[in-house]
Amino acid sequence: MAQKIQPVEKLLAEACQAYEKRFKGKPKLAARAPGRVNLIGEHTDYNGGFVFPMALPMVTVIVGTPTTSGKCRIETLSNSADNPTYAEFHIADLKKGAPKWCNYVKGVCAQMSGKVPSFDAVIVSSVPLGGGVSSSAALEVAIYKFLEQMEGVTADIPLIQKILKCQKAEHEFAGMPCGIMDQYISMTGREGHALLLDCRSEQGRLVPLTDPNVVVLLVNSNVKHELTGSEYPLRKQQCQDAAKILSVASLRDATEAALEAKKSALDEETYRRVRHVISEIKRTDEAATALENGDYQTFGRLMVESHNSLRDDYEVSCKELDQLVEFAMQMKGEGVFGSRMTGGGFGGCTVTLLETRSIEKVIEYIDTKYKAVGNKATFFVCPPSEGAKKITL
Ligand code: GAF
Repeated sequence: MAQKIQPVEKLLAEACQAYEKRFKGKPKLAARAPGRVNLIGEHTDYNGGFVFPMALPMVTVIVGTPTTSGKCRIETLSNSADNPTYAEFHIADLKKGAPKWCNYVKGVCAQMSGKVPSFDAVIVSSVPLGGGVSSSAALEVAIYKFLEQMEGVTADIPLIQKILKCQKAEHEFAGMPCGIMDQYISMTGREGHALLLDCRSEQGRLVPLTDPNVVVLLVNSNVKHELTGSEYPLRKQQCQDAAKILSVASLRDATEAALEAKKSALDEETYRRVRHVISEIKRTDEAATALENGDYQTFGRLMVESHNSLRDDYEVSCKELDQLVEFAMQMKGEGVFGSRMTGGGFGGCTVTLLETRSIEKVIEYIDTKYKAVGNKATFFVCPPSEGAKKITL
């Protein structure tokens, strides 16, 4: 069975209740930001390519109140594995440290040019943590939308600057050299739409995804392989090195012909990495057009090609993600169009596009097959949802 996604109102009520219990009073400000699922276009954002994400109905909510003490006091209700769940820090002395979840908060505070006061706050989230659906971007963007409501902070700056600040928070305080996709879609997502984002121009094109006969199914493999920390920066570095060899500013500007011409100058592994990036950028552009035309068969085929390329050329998949995609595709005759791993890889989730009528049957099939190989998956049916916003209390 698909998981029930907690309504925002429920998360908000939970956060307010915890706030009153801990800080003895009512919070004055609140904000929310969603996680994301990327439909196609993986490991292309930091290469200036296309990505095609949508915002999830799962969100992070923060409630709180500015204070004058200089000391920030924060509780999270959703990070029980990353203890402690309560943290304090001085707004004038922002340094990364334990617990890890608090680094995202500090990182965004550090981007506010010394203009935010201290605050008390409670955070709660329905975004699966460490599931490759941007729980970190949801936290950063929710914090940003919370902080920008405070006196003295200029909220009236271009959206792209806000997005870049959240991305910088992740680079500097979480040590993750991510691209721009996750913060962008969390900040700007639109209900009923996916977003074709050109990461070179930083411009997006909204593509409607409202056909009642088609759904997006997110399947959490519930595995996270610990390679992730070093593998992501390594892939990024390989791409940057390859771009130099190919004499282009980024792999967005590389072509298949140029890659073949320079094949002997690249080691075999780097050649495959570049092949993934070039082919994935092309696939993503084509996939967005296919979706716009209601051509789900083509979209699904491109999803599977994307997965195979991530598995074989980019080598960021893992056994469990491959199994989930394989099981989903065994239901092709039952209305599954396509399936692929989504996000950074090495665990986390797959995304599957399928006919609405088949949803229960497909979930049951994948669930049974995945259990038979010794694993337990979690299923979420995800309508494209709205991006971050202030909550009026
Ligand atoms: C992670 C990163 F944060 C994104 O920027 C993106 O590179 C993605 O992995 C892979 O497509 O989510």
